[in-house]
Amino acid sequence: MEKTFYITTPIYYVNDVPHIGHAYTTLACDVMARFKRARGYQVAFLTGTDEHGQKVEAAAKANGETPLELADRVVKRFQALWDKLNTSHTDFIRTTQERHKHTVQEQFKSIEAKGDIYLGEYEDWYCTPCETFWTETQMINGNCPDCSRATTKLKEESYFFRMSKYQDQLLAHIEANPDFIQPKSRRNEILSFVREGLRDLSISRTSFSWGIPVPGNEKHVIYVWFDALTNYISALGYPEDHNKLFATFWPAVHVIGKDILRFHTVYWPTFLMAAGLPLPRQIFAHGWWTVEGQKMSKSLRNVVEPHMLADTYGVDTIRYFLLREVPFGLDGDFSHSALIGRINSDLANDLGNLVSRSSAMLGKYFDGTLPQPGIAETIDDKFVSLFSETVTKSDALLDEMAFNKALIAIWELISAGNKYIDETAPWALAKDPEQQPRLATVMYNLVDSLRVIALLVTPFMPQTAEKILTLLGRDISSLHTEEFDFSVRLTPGTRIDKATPMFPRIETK
Ligand code: ME8
Repeated sequence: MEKTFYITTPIYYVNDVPHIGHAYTTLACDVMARFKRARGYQVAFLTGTDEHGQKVEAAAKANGETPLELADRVVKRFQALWDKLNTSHTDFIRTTQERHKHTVQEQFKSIEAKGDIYLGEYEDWYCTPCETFWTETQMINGNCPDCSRATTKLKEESYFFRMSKYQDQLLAHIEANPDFIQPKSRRNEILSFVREGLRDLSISRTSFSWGIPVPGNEKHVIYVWFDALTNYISALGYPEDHNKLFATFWPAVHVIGKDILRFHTVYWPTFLMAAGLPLPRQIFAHGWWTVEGQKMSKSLRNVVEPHMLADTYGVDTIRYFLLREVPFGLDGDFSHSALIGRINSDLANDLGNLVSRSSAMLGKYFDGTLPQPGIAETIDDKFVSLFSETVTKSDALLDEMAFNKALIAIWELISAGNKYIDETAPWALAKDPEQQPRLATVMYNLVDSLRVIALLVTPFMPQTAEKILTLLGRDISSLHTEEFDFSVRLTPGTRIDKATPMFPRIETK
């Protein structure tokens, strides 16, 4: 049986434009998708947009357009950003697509047929000017948290999902599967939430119309989260599964921000239980980005536009920075000075220098032709054994989605390469004709280390990896699709050109 891997991003709301927070989640998934592919897995990688609900309806109204016009416009911005950032998703779902609406209605019917959906009355506090329901805890001093005006208690007919029925089953699943919710702090948070007891969930609305109608009662639209979460299986063609995607890929690994943890770890698994479907393999909730110490918001005008960042600093640079800067799972802060610091030290100084020094010396001492290595000394063995050790280490860390630790491990190899140059001093060896075989060994190992480094950074920095491997005369046609054999070393006699600078230093005042 072929190894398969299914990874998903949240589907992003179209009432906001993409910023670095969205880019972060999608890039993390892309690194995983590329990593798994390069280790021989068949990968499905899904992203998309969440286009229904009151918020989208209201945003469209404010803009004087229909909700679908708004969605059609904003979805292009997301798609253009993913093209720019070089993400390798295999599908893009929009909740306004027929395939999605179909699955949502089928899912609703199947849970209803089981007796786990019933019609009841939803009672909460309503702000008439804002046309929004609020719960007791959301209100501020009993008033609307948005406009501060008084609210009134209102009743609305609603369908309910018997979530309470699945409390014990969900608890047992979380307890029996320590990796189901990651990181651990999030798992604990959900464990205590579920232990407090689950209430039945209102899963339809009659107060607005922009959504998927409840089958058989068109007065109601299906609650946005019931609609949105189902995207993870509608994209696989569930329930018909004509293309066997569901059978091949489900269950998924869901990567999300911590803001939507409860929806993914309580609502979604209980919906799936009711439908008799296997639960997700894992839900990983990452932390929150602030910008220069502040919450990102339109009103503060501090929203960091990833498209612009990529144009200014380079796509791979942004990919590297976002995953290197913050341990995955913790909150982080974006600042231009931190970004420039990483570019100058990690990329220009460490990686860039290793590539340019190695290729320049090969040009100088061997006319750009990779020599046959001679007998290895201890220092060479030590350096070369670090190649496979780093692969093992980085792979294990990536399997835990510890992106920054994997990068730290890869950068240890890069530093070891720079140190190997300093310690073997090729310029001194080059002065002595008797040291020619020694020089050949050193240069061979050094250039071969670039091959390993390029393969290791491939999921993070695909274009950089291609550049390095092309420089080394490697065929990159299957770079992003097949399992690589890290043990196949470079062939002596290969012509290697001098590298052009990959990461120019950024001068700061
Ligand atoms: O919640 N830092 O969509 P959304 C880190 N449609 N990540 C951030 C971030 C920040 N400052 N801001 C946003 C929704 N994100 C629903 C999801 S899924 C079935 C439905 C990322 O457009 C993070 O991944 O508000 C977060 O979970 C997601 O964007 C929310 O995107």
